[in-house]
Amino acid sequence: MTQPKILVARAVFPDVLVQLAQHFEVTSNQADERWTPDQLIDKLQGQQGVLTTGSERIDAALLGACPDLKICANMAVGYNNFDLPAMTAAGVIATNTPDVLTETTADFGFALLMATARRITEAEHFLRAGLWSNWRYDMFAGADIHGATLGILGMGRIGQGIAKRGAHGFGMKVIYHNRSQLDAATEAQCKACFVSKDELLKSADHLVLVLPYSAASHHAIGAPELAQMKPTATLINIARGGIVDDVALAAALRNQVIAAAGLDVFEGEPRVHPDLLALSNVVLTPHIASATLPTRRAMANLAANNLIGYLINQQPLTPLNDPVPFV
Ligand code: 8YV
Repeated sequence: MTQPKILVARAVFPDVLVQLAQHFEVTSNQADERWTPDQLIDKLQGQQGVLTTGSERIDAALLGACPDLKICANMAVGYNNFDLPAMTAAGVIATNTPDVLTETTADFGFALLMATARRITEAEHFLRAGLWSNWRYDMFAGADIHGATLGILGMGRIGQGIAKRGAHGFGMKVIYHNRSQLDAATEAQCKACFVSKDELLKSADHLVLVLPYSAASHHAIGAPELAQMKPTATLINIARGGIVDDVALAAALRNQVIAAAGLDVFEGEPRVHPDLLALSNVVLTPHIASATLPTRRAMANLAANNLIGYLINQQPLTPLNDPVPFV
């Protein structure tokens, strides 16, 4: 019997390729070349499955040009690189990697919050530049984390993880806004209180963004929202670029509308707006919130098991389509 063909669009752990090769004829990209959309279409000819990362866009044009494709397994929990309705209409399964990265990403959200509020990277750059010739009472004096009000916009699994860290670990008062209010038991576990978006913006000392990107969340934080925040506030984005208007944020940071920001994601990444790069009150990281080795492994394994689950056993593990199309 001939094996199904799959494409692994980016470099992955070699043993994941070995596992996949037990079931499939695998084309890999261990050189980690960045393909254009046309090159991706070309590589996908004759392939029934593809393992993608957030960088590969799967849209109606690609689906129309790749009639053999049956499943796209994203190695990410976010899937704004997928046109899900177009995939469902084409009978193509979409899967993501929920749960396996929740705690790691929540850890990072907290790390970025602390680095930003306590000005850790700014202070390190100062020290390395040999500028530490004396001590001053206000040298790198930042904002407190413990006891402060933690605001969370988007209260899914990762938001809840951040809330628990803040409430139980740092004695923070936690408020959140979400499309829908959590049930009372989950709110109690997170010690979190549902508020309006306006209230969240006005009351948070530290605001963490953990909502998915969609047309509805595009520039959810722009100049009007930043103007509602406290001048001492910290803004953290570990969700997606485009949720924050980066130009408006840079202006707000420059004009002390808010005190500081920590950004792991950017509009148009891997490009970063030069206005942000010019500022010292922003901590910038290259989309690494889920990047620990164990979690990357778990993500790669789940994506691989979705391909095996569907193409070999007709059962994807974590499908996104609603309804799930079956061929
Ligand atoms: C990925 C992420 O590293 O899971 C997500 O949604 O943003 C990150 O964990 C990134 O999308 C690469 O696939």
